[in-house]
Amino acid sequence: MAALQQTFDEVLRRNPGEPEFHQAVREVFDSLQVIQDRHPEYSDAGIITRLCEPERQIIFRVPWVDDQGTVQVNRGFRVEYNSALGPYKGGLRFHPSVNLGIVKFLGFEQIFKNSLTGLPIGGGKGGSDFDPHGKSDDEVMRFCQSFMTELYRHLGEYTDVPAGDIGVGAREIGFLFGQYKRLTNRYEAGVLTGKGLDWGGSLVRKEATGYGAAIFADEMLKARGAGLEGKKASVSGSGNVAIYAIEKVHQLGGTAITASDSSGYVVDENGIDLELLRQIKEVERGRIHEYAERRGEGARFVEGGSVWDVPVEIALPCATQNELDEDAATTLVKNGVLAVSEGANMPSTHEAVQVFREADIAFGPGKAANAGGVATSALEMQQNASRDTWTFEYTEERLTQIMRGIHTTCLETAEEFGRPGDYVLGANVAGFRKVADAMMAFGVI
Ligand code: NDP
Ligand code: 2IT
Repeated sequence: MAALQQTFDEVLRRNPGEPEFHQAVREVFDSLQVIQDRHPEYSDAGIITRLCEPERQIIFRVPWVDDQGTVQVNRGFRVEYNSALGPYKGGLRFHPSVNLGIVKFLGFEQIFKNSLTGLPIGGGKGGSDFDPHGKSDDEVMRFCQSFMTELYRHLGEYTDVPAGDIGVGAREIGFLFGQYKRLTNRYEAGVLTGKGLDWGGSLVRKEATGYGAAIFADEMLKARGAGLEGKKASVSGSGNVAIYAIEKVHQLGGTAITASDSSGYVVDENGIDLELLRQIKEVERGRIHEYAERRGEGARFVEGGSVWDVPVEIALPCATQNELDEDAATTLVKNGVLAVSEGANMPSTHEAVQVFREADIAFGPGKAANAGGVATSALEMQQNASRDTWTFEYTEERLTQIMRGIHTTCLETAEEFGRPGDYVLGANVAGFRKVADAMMAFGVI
């Protein structure tokens, strides 16, 4: 413990003012003692210390002109965290809360998540404090073009391959890819994922993260008896991950009864009407209260408040980090929750995770449960490399097999290290081991 604690103290000292990064590192470190005890060669080679320092961190100015003709300046980030298993891979987040600490926490998580997929992708993350809410399409385009004008020199299909995250969807990926193509004079499809279906995108990529999180919940429940069928679920968020988590819950025979955004949440006891939700969120870019107004009887909007107050058997946090705290976890447990599958990255606070583990709730951490998105990004890269396109059915089958594989890996690893049923330990140790072995093979670099 002493060596790990010393390394963690050093992380705190060298990265001041980055609480989310500290939280992500601590959560992984809490699992690593068991592997450190059996394999001291990893720490002898400085693997854990090296993993705490990104390989490269890029911060840049993003100037652009708004519709009023005023010059705006945002900050751009790309943290190229670890390339032991493949090119840096991970999304771009556009949200006013983005700062270096947030991007580092996301990049750190991404290393282990990508390792768990079993596919050849390293870890990275990027983004900007730009807020797409309320911006015109033209403003978003000018911002994306300026962002890529700096970032493009760091990217490449064998180097660094971004995708979407909060605030970055098909529209933004289109503007970014167009600018990359223009600057490089290359149609390098594999440089970005989450592309449109007409220009190199993969079927199922849009659905993949949410589908994967619901599949992971189903697998955890099946491992303890019966799956999702007939069960009620709450979902937070109403973006890309939330929408398709709701769809897959319904396909698996469950009923998702909530959705939310930063203004509040809706409860619909009849099950969320996906077509209406998609119309409001994907097409109109509206707010969640409109759902309750347009759906009518049976649906209600709660301003502010906590979506986790709603009694359910399954919880799928799909909005953002630290959205589910100790009180929320305690309420969920009191109300009889059976499984929590994290569609978002680190949505549960450290204290909330302890509540779930102590209550023996099936808890799927984000780096396992939401890996379906990046896994399908890797499938998109495969299709780009072979200049091929796969059917929806084939791609979805691949995604399902990958999620089942991650679930099995987590369980088997937890068992191997004497902590049966502990998905947190299983995900961290299995994700770490593969990256560590590759780093050992490369020597000290
Ligand atoms: P979107 O931008 O599509 O949707 C984000 C949703 O979360 C919106 O409903 C948004 O509401 C809500 N939200 C964001 N920030 C906050 C906040 N501070 N408080 C309350 N609600 C908030 O993003 P995604 O669905 O793509 O991402 C959701 C989560 O899933 C993130 O944690 C992301 O890192 C993770 N993830 C995404 C993957 C992907 O493929 N897209 C893959 C794996 C993980 P509002 O509009 O009001 O801000
Ligand atoms: O957090 C994530 O895994 C993502 N935002 C998706 C990353 C990707 O490269 O598809």
